[in-house]
Amino acid sequence: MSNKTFTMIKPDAVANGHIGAILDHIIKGGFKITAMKYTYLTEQKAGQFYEVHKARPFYGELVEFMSSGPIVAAILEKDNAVEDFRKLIGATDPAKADKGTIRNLFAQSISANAIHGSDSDENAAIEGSFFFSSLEKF
Ligand code: FUP
Repeated sequence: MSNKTFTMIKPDAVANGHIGAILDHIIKGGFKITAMKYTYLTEQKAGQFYEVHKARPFYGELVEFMSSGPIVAAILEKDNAVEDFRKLIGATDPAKADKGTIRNLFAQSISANAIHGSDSDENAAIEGSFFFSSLEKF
């Protein structure tokens, strides 16, 4: 699945009205949307999604933030999708994100950082299936 990645527009970016602008960046960046939904994570679901970070000091804050409001989840397609999408979104900490990246333009802080992008092909597949059934993936 090296041509697919998974993304979420996070609660801060949704609440601040950036869904349209972020989707525009994604499409202009050459990604094709193959699944998409406007939804939300309960605390339990957010805890499950970020299970790998359970031991990290920021886990509680991350789960609380990610379940604080609606999100947009999507599967994206492009050659070299995982790596190219991480470049498009920029560093985790928006203060360190390159100019013009989605986090540089729309993120507030390291926790409220506007957007998620999978970090490997394996996680892209796991995360996509967390939100979408096979019938919902084009
Ligand atoms: P990224 O892959 O860029 O989303 O970053 P990580 O996988 O390292 O972290 C996952 C999420 O945890 C980030 F999007 C935001 C949150 N986080 C914090 O809240 N504080 C930190 O110090 C690091 C990450």
